[in-house]
This record gives sequence, C-alpha cells and structure tokens, in this order.
Amino acid sequence: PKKHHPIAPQAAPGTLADEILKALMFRVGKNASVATRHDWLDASIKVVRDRIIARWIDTTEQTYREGGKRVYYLSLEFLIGRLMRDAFSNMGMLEEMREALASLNVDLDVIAELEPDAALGNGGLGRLAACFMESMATVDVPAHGYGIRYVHGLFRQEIHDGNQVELPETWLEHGNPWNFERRERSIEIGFGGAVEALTDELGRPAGHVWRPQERVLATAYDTPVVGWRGKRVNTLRLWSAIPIDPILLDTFNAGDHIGALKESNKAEALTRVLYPADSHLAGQELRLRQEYFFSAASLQDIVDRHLGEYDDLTSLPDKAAIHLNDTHPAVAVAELMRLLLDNHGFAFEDAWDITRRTFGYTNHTLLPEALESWPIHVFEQLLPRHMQIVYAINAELLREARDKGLDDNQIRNISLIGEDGERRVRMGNLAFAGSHSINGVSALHTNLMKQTVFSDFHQLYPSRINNKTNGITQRRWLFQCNPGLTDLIRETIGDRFMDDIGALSELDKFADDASFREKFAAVKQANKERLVRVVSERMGLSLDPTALFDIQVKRIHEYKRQLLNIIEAVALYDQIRSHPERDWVPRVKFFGGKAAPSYFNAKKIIKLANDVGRVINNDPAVRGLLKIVFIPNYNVSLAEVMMPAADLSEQISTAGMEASGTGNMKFALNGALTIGTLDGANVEMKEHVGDDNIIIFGLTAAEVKEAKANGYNPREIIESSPELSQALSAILSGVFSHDEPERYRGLIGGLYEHDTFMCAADFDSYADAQRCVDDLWRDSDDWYRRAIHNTARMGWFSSDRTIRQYADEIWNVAA
Ligand code: DL6
Repeated sequence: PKKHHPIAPQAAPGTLADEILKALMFRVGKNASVATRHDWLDASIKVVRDRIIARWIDTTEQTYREGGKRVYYLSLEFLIGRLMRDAFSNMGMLEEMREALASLNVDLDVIAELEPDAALGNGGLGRLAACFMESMATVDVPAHGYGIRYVHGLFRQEIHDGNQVELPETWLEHGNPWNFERRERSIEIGFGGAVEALTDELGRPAGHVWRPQERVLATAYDTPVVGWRGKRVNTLRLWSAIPIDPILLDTFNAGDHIGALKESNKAEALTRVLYPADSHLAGQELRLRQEYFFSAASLQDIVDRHLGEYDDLTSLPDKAAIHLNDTHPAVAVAELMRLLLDNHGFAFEDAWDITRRTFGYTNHTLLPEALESWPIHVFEQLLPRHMQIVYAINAELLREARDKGLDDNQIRNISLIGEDGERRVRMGNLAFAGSHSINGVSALHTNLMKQTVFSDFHQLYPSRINNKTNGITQRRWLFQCNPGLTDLIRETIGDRFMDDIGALSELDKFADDASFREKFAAVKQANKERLVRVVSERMGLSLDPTALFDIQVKRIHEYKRQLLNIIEAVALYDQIRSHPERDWVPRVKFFGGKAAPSYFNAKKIIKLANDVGRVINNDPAVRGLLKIVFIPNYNVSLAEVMMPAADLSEQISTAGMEASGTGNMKFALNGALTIGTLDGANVEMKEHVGDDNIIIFGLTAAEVKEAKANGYNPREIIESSPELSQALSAILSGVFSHDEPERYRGLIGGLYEHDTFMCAADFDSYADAQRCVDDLWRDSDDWYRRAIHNTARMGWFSSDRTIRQYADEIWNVAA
C-alpha cells in the first residue's frame, strides 16, 4: 500500500491563511503537506514581515522628507530574544495570525518556540538596548541601532553535575528571516599601520593620513524594529566582518591551502563571538578590534547619510545624536575626530566642538573592574592615528582643567591616560570628555557617579551629568509575556493603558475588590503552573504551584549576592528541620543565570546552589516545604515565563553596586513583591509602589561605605549571629559536598576574612525580612492587595518614559 500522505490544508483565496500558504509555496518552496514546523514559522514571519517592510520604507522616506534629527544608538550588545511575537503583536496581528494558522492545523505557540533567541548581549545592558529600540519606534523617534552581528551570541549553559558547562549557541542555524543583508553597504575598516604627517608645497604641516596595515569589510545586516501599533519602523543595523580577499589565490596555487585562508579566517573571527562577560573588562585585543570595527563602520555610515542630505558636517550635531551605550563604543569619539580632521579638513577646535555636541554617553556601572581601559601599546599599535588624537584631546582637556583651577590629583583623575602602573587609555574618561551629556541609569547611581568615578569631571563640567532611570517595554514584559494578566486588566479598566501606560494606575483601587483579587490570583496561579510545566519538561522536577515562588534570575555575580540567598536557604533548611512543629510557608526558591566562563567564584556559586538543592530537595525531613531549583540556560525567553510566575522577586545586591537593575521592574510589573536592598532603581520603585508593598532590608549605600571605612570585621558579625554561623559551618563542613568536603573552603571561608559584598553584615536583616515575607504570604488577601499595587504603580518604569526623557533632555529630538 502507498504510504499515508497527509492532505494539504486549503484556504479561501484572499484570506490570511491563503497568504501563508502562498508564502510557504513561493518563498519557502514547500507544499503544505510536507512543510516542517520551521517552514511554517518562516512562512508566517514572511507574511507579517511584508507589512512591516512597507511601513519601514514609509517611515524612512518620511524622515528624509522632514529632515528631522536622527538618533544613533551605538551598543556592543542587543539582547533581543525572539522577535516573532513582538512583531506580530505590535502590528496588531497576533490573534489574526493565530487563527489563520489554526485553520491550517498549525499552532502558533508551538512554532513560536522554534524561533531561536537572538542573544547578542550578556544581561541588563544589552536587554536595555533592545527595550530602547522598541520604545524609540513606539514613541516615534527616528533611530538606528548599531551593533555587531555575532555568529555566536551568549553561550548556551548546561549544568553537568551541578557545574556550568558552556556550549556554543547557534542562532543563525536556520537563517534569519528578520535580517536583510546589505552587501552594497560594505565599509572598509583599517587596523594597525602607520600615520604619515603631510606637508604642503611650502613644507608646512598639512594634516595627517593614516595608512592601515590590515583591512576588513564591515557588511550591514538590517533588522526592522516595529513600534507599538506599527506606527514607526526603525532599523537595527548589525555589522558583520568579511575579508576583502576571500582567498589568497597565489598562496593557494603554491600549495599552501591553509595559509591561503588565513587572512579570511582572521577577518571572520572578528565578529564570530560575543565576549561572554559583563561587569568585568575583557582586556583582550580582539575586543578592542570589535569595538573599533563597529564604531568606525557606524560612524562612516552616519557621516555618509549626513553628507547625502547636507553639504558638510558642520550641521552634524543638529541632525544626529550619537549615543554611546557604555564605554564599549567610546573609541567613536576619536574616530569622529579623525574623520573631521583628516578627511574633512576641520580645524581641531571646530572638530572638537562638533564631536562634543554630537555624542552622549550612558554609564552602566561603577564597579572598577568593569571600567574599560587599554594598555597604550595595544591601543597605539592597533589605532596609531587615534592614539595621536587621544593625546591631542587630552592636552586640550587638561589645559581646560588647569585653567579652571583643578589640582594635580584631580588632573590625574580626569586624564585620558591612566598612569597607575602600566599606562592605559581610559575609555570612560574619553567618553565623558567627548560628550555633552553623561547619564546614570538610576537616581542613586547617578548621585554616586557624581561622588565617585566622575567627581572631578563633575567639578569641571557641573551640568553634564544627569539621570535617566532605566525602563522596560511593557509590550514584551507585560502584554506578550503575560496575556492572562493583560486580558484581566483590559476587562477591568479598559484598553487605554495599552497606549498610555500611565492609565495602569486605574487598577490601584481594585486592590480592595475581593473578586478582582481572586481573578488576579488565578492569573498568577496559571502562570506558576506554566513555569512548573517548563521545569518538569526540562529538569524532570515536580513542583507545587501553590507554594510561594521566590525567584532570583540574573547574571551570577558576587555583588548581586546569589550567595546571600543560598546561605539564607541553608539557614531556613536548618530551622525547618529543627522546628518541624512550626507553620512553615512552602517555598520554591528559583535561581537562574550565567556566570562569565572565567569567573571562578561565580561558577562556584552555581555549583553551591545545585549542591544545596540536591540535598534539601531530597531530604524527607523537609517534607517538600522548601525546594531549590537552578534552571539552566536563563535567557530572554525563559525570563518571559519566569517574570509572570514570581510571587517574590529577589533584588538583593550590596547597596551602591547595582547601577539600576531592570529585572526588578519586570517582576513588579507582573505582580511580584520585591525583597531588596536600597540599591539601584529599587529605591525609586519603593517610592512608586509605596513602602508597604516592597520589603526592604540591609545596609544603605552610605552605611556600606561607612562600615568599610571603619574597618568592617565580618568574623565578628558571623560569630554574633547563630543562624549565620550555623549555615556557614554546615556548608564548610561538607554537608552539601560529601564527595569533596573542602569544596567551599575558598568561597565561604573567605567571607570570614574579607566579605567584600557584605553578606555577613546584611544576613540577619535579610533573614528577618524573609520571615516577614512568610507572614505576609499567610494572609493571602493582603498579599494580593500588595501585588496588585505593584502592577498598578509600575507604569512609570516603562522604557517609553525613559526614551522620552532621553529625547527631550539629551538628544533634542521630538518624541
Ligand atoms: O543599565 C542597564 C544595566 C543595569 O540595569 C545594571 O544594574 C547594570 O549592572 C548593567 N551594567 C552592565 C555593565 N557592564 N558592563 N560594562 O552590564 O546595566
């Protein structure tokens, strides 16, 4: 008998389903009866993409016609995640597409899971850039994002025997229907070589010309970024490196087949991988190459666009706002100076004036280990002309500082060249000097910037530092990731909040409405069940969805203090076993996040979470009252499942160390209560949601500073806290690491001596706060009242608000 062959689904002509079938046939090249799920995904994206392209072209033409100012957002990271749901939803086609696909026996939610996450970033900084791109399109700011199209984004994390294992991530495996390759937009980028000083016919100096030794091509790949309701479509332009000569034929013909491809491989290596560290500087030459490569390509693109519309570059600051997302693109300051001086004949003062009026810079961290600097010899060898320009800028800067009365020490601090030990180019200082605006990402962080890293710069230029508290896009972080809650809000207060997030506050009064609370709790319950299913599928663990879901997901870093959370879990475990008669609140503590591959202690923390989980989860004395789950491979898509499922959000960094945080905002918007320190944006969240609706503990930033100044003695504190001593002793004695009792000697033993992140100082206060959480949870009505206040009062943390502030106060563009 013939093999069974499914009957191809049919659709009425002119319908969306028919369009999908046609796309499948003519653009994917498949018949519906043999199409794979990937084919359906591809065809569906292409159908919506056509409509996006039409708007893309419209908005681009409109910006040209109106001659408006454009924003250029330079970022080495864009942590985009999946795009399909975002695009369908912003185009208002999500439900229509769902129905059309259903009529063809295809489940949209199933194919949506096949789309790979574009993980072109490490954490908060990259995700912020992605939220900003979406908000700029939404609030109608003409903008281009510029970055790198890494072949391998952030590594995929597996947990083997409790240890992190890093595997390459291959997001481009099946092609990428959102990328448009623009071969015609290829820009030559040089490295190395020498600088020639030119003279005119009379032997007078006539400028400089850089003759690089190596060259590669930067080729553009464009992704359309569609704003809410499809109003505007902006461009994310990511550069990929390709060799100028794909193969050295002479070498090949001479028999050296490997050598013939050496140059080509070297070029391609440039954009192959994302550096997998955040809050830590990479320090390798390839990283500086990446930074220069994408900054130079982007600037050339910006300059070419400007000169296509205007006669010269004098008007650049009126037509272009170039934004530096952290110091990674700071070399762009020197590159624009080079273009103005060497290619366009500007005098130094004019070039410097244009440059400073064009650039803005956002600082994202105060951690000294994350402040980028490059050894002079590395910088000079790779970018000899830029080195000269940096010196010239520095001379000008230091003269100004001297004229304004700064002393020697202050002058040393603002110098672009660091003199402590090896001489280095300080990228933060270059970004500061070259920008008219320097912003922090929360009120506290901005104040600390003024008092610490940039205090001398602040004295020199008192009006430059300003604050722009971070935000998140509610489209992805509420509407798409939490359709249940979104529908409930629409039923309750109508649709206005979907266009004006301020209207979310109308929900506030429903906190006192018992029937609304019940519905709100039911949505949360369903979201928790969804997470329980994911954990069961991925890890084979079964969890009780009625337990309190306590979640800490973010990069693993000592300052974020996952360790404090784990130690508290160990203390709680001890208490549950010692006092089985007490009314313990059942809890599941979730952890998720990646450690930089070279960050030894962060990896130990992952191992400890897994070790502690294994023991606690299998101890019958715990009776399932406490579970510890480390979910592998935390990424944007997993965040979309976890944020809506949380009851409690852990934001427990050492005060003064987390610049802002944005996960904190996503959790609260989805109705989780926060347990947190007065750090980063937690401070402003407390002001918005109200003191009763957030659980604050621990030292303030000022108290941390004071404790450290007064000779902080962690051993004394540990010894005076029985709970803490007991928990630490348990870990140290190998209760959780029978196979290797010494495993945590360094990590935990070290706390007694230095405890840089003040885990001991904050432990008792944290443990008390957790018991307050238990008390709150026991009164379910009261808990949900607070949860609803969180959702209702988080509208201010929309990235639309943040972007409007950037537009108005930094970029000077209409929004
Ligand atoms: O501003 C976005 C994000 C903040 O929310 C985090 O608090 C901060 O840690 C992060 N900063 C970095 C810095 N890394 N580097 N370089 O990722 O930025």
